[in-house]
Amino acid sequence: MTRGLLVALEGPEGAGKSTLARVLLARLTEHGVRALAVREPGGTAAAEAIRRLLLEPGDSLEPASELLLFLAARADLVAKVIRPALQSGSLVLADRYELSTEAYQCGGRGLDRNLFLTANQAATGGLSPDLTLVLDLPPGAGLERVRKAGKPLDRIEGAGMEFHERVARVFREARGPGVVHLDASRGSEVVAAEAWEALRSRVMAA
Ligand code: T5A
Repeated sequence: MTRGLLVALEGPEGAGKSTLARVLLARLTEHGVRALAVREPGGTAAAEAIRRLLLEPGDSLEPASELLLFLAARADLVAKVIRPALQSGSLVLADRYELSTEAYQCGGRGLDRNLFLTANQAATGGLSPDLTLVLDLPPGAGLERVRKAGKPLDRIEGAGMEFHERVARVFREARGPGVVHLDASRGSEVVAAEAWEALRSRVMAA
C-alpha cells in the first residue's frame, strides 16, 4: 500500500464497532498493513477532555453546543493524529467519524444539515473516509447489548428511544461513494468476515 486510507466504522449504539475495530486491526497487522485505530470523540488530550464534557450524564447541552464540541474534538484528532498517519502511509480505522455527526446531531437533534456540512468542512478540511462500514442494527437491540455489558448509559445513550430511532434511520439510509452496509444483528465473527472482505479489496487496490 503506497498511501494511507481512512476507514470509518459507523452505526448506532452497541452495533459492534469497537469489537470490529479490534478484529480488523489484528487482521491488518497480520497482513503487514501499518494501521492505527482511533475513536471519536477522543484520541488527543483536548479531544478526551471534550469527550468527558459530551458524554458524562449531567447538565444538558444545547444541540448547537453539542455539534460544535464534537467538531472541535474532530478537528484536533484530524490535525494531530489522522492526517499525519495517512501522510506516513498508515491506514486509519476510525470508530465513528462524520456520518455519526449527521446521524446524531442532524437526525437525532434535528440540526440543519447545511450547518453540519459547513462546520464539518472546517473541522476536517474536507477529509472524508475512503470506506465507511455502516453496522445496521435496530437501536433497541444495540442499547440492550450495552446494558447487558453492564455499562451505565452515558448522556447520549440515555436520550430516549425516539431519538435513537431517528439516529438509526440516518445510518440505515446512508448512501454514497465507499459506503458499505453490514447487517450487525448477526454474530460478530460473521460481521467481521464480511467487513474484512470489503476492507481487503480496498487495501489491495490502494
Ligand atoms: N456521537 C459521536 C455523536 O453524537 N456525534 C458524533 O459526531 C460522534 C463522533 C460516543 C457517543 O457519541 C455520540 C455517539 C455515541 O453516543 P461511545 O462510548 O464511544 O460514545 O459509544 P459507541 O461508539 O456507541 O460505543 P459502544 O461501545 O456503545 O458501541 P460499539 O462500539 O458499537 O459496540 P461494542 O463493540 O462495544 O459492543 C457492545 C457490546 O455488544 C457486544 C460486545 O461484546 C459488547 O458487549 N457485541 C455483540 N453482541 C452480539 N453480536 C454481535 N455481533 C456483537 N458485537 C458486539
